[in-house]
Amino acid sequence: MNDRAVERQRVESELRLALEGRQFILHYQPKINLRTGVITGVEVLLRWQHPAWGMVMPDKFIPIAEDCGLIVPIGRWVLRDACTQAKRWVDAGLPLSSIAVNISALELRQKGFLEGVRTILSDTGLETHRLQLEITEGVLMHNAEASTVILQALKDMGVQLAVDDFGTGYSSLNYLTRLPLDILKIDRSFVHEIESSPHNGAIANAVIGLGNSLHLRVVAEGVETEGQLAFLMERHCEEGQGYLFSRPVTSETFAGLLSTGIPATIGSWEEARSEGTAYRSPRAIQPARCKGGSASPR
Ligand code: G
Ligand code: G
Ligand code: MN
Repeated sequence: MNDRAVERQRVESELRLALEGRQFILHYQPKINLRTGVITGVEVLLRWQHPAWGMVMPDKFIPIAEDCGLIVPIGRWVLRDACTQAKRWVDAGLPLSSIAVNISALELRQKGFLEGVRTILSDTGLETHRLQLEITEGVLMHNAEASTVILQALKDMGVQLAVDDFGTGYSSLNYLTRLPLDILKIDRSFVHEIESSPHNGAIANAVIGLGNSLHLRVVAEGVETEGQLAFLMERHCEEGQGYLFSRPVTSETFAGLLSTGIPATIGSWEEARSEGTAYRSPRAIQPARCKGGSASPR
């Protein structure tokens, strides 16, 4: 076996111990209404705290978990933990409208998936409309026929569906009209250099227009600079996420962000505010927080 194969096998055997060893944790990255600066939701991102290796990021282990099938039990743990946490925040009076969980192809195709989602929502008591599932464009495209039934069933339950990494699939857009989708996430590769690369700007612009005309909400991923924010605001992209607002953070830190809001020190918001068109401090408009509950119940 070559080095890479040995490495993969090591990761796989460690992964088998990780769930039982409670080595996984979830980090949370806010999604922001780009005009008002208010947190509209959150994406859940899995982290693996290995006892010897330290924090392992998903790109190092999710592909391996997908190949060996472990993504199914891991994904189920993610969904349950995320819904449990979201329900706690909602019950604590924190202004969280939805929580988004990434779903792999194998999870979606797996027989008990729909029933699993239903059970987790019912066990945790999280309202169905607060759950979003993010599925990459590639998965939707290549499995359009098989996915239709399951996506429609999720939609009928009230779960929201997002196309992740939109624009990277290089293929037909047919599936967009055939599948019951709610949200388009512009891949961060297009947001990157959105101002300096005419191509990226044109693609981002087209995706925003496409989303609007198909009545899909558009979320820009990977917003890192003020210039990117200004570009997106000008084109009326409704929502965004990225390092400019917040990196993925722990549940405690995210609960804090929910109660205080994203700091309004961003230039585009200050400009818009001085024109009277935009950013209002979340503190001023969020409902009173925490009816006696703790803001970070973990
Ligand atoms: O945080 P970032 O490096 O954290 O995530 C890298 C990639 O891993 C992203 O494409 C993201 O969609 C994926 N990912 C993160 N968490 C999960 C998860 O819980 N399940 C699945 N299937 N993918 C995830
Ligand atoms: O494929 P998906 O959209 O699920 O990927 C989410 C990934 O994007 C995570 O790895 C997350 O850490 C990363 N991410 C979030 N915001 C930013 C950002 O502003 N810049 C970059 N480069 N990565 C980001
Ligand atoms: Mn995602």
